[in-house]
Formats: sequence, C-alpha cells, structure tokens
Amino acid sequence: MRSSCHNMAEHFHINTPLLESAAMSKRVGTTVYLKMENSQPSGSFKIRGIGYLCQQLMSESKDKGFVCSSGGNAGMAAAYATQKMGMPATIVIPSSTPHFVVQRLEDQGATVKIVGKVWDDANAEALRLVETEGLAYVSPFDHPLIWKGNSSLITEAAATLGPTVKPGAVLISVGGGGLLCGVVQGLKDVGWMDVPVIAMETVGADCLNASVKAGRIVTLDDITSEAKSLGAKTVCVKAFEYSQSNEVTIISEVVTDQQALHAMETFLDEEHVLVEMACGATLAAVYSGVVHRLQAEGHLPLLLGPLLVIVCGGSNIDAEQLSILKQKLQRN
Ligand code: PLV
Repeated sequence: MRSSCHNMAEHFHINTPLLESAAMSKRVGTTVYLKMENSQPSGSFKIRGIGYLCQQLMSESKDKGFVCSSGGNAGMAAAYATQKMGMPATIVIPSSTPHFVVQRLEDQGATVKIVGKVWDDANAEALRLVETEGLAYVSPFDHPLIWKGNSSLITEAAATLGPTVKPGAVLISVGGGGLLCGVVQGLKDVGWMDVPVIAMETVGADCLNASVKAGRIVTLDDITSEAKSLGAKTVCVKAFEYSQSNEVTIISEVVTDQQALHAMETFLDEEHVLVEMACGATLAAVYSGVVHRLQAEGHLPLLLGPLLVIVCGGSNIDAEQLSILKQKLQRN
C-alpha cells in the first residue's frame, strides 16, 4: 500500500494529480481532466473524509479506538489514519470484500472482522461494537466531517485549474453518497453551484437512482452488483436531499456491471491505471457514451468547460480479481 510523508498538524491526504486525458477528451469531444484519487495513500479518495473524521474524533475516542464498517476502502483509509495516530482500529467488512483486502488491512495494523454478506450487515456489527465495546464509530460515508474532508477534492481541483477554468460537469460514483455530499459542498465552497454532477451507480447497487425514481429514500432488497464498494442498500439522507434540491443539479445514472468492467479494462489499456469496479462506474459514463446520451437528450447542457472526472480509485482489485470479475460477468 502507498504511504506518504505527512505532518500530523495537517491532514492525511495528498494533493492528487489532475491529468488531462487525450484519449477520453477525444471520446467526449471536450477536454477531460482526471482527478487521480487512486494515487491517495490507502488507494482511494476515502482518506480525505475518513482521515479528517478520525482526526476530529481522536479526542472523543478515549483510547478504546475506532470501529469502521466498510466495503474495503473506507476501512483502508481508517486503518491508515488510525495507524498514523497510534490508535487501534477494528474494521468490519462483509464476506463479499475480496480476501486479499483482509491482509492489507492487517498489514496496516487493523483488527479485521468479516460479518455478513454485504456492507449493511457489517455495519450492523460495527454499531453493535460501538454499544458493547465503547469504540468510536467511523461511518464510511455518512457524517458531516466526512463530507467536509471529501470536499477538499473540489477545492483542490479548482486551485489547480485556476480562476479562469470552470468544469462543464463533474463525474463521480455513488455508494452511500459521502463522495456526492463532499463534492456538492466543495462546489459550494468554490462558487461552482451551477456545475452539474453526474452521479453514477451500477445496476444492483443503485440506491440513489432507486430513491430519485421513487421520490423518496428507498432501501434495496439486496446488492446484486459486483461493485461491492458501491453496495450500500440505502443512500444517506443528505445525498438524497441534495438530489432533490434546486441549489445543485445532480443527474443520477446507472450502468451495468459489464459496462463498468469494460470501462476498467479500457482505462487500464489507455491510461495504464487499474481501478476497481466502483470507479469503473464513473469511467463507463465516458466509455459507454452516457455523457453523450445525456447531452443528446438535453439532460446535460452542452459542456461549456472541461469534464472533471473523479477517479475514485479503490483497493479491491488486482490482476487476479480482474480475471475473476471477467469470468463471472461474461457468464451472465
Ligand atoms: N466505498 C465505501 C462504502 O462501501 C467503503 O466502505 O469503502 N468509490 C470507491 C472506490 C469507494 O470505495 C466508494 C465507497 C465509493 C466510490 C462511493 O463513495 P460513497 O459511499 O461515499 O458514495 C459500501
């Protein structure tokens, strides 16, 4: 796992590169910038929000340590931050998280518990440990301090782009909605509230899309997508509220697992970066023509600025896991 030089007085995340992708720009017909959150310590954007939350909770945790429920990446971030702070951490993951992640978490000094089939099951166990053991609870996505931490992604991108460049849209993935809330708050902070957010999910991990369609928060019966890091059954209230509010435009879209996998492979071929399926959902908006379709249908205004793609990253992937996913999804 990547690490970085870090100053306790500041924060755990790094200022990630903002790369122009020639291949993606050609596809979209406008400049595409990739915010490379895969290069964060712990392998995803999660360290921004989780790192910030853990720092802030430090004073309350009374030395008993932290417990974080996770599909994998929030756990990696929590393990990284707590190890830096010299605090114990228990990470509760579901059995659907690839097994090599357990080893990576343990290498980071965390205690790992595998409970249930999907994230919601693991989360119930984490909440139980808060009650019985007095551990400080670290949600993977549902806390104002997580959103504040995640918002640095946008303020950083804005600083890199400079005052004369404003994106035409921001492209992200949605699991429980912590990234979405952070991005919206970042857009507010930099005065980009007129920049639409394209919020991507996979079929079977589409809790935001199901709620947007129903006009109320709905809980999915099960997570049937292989994008387990997007597999929260219920989106957080704040993310749903943003999707319903007039202060920001959120366009909720869904791709299939096959499209997300194809996007991972294309990204690997063209950009030479391996991301997990949760991030493939974002990339599929470009590679499977979702951005084009939204423009053609008039749901997305013609992009007046570059497309800002948040490459959220993820550690639940390696060469073997990629071939496992290929085998699974080609059968269907
Ligand atoms: N993953 C969470 C929730 O899982 C976790 O525990 O790691 N991209 C990647 C690579 C992610 O790991 C996640 C969240 C997301 C996107 C979506 O972020 P969110 O949950 O803030 O919408 C069940």
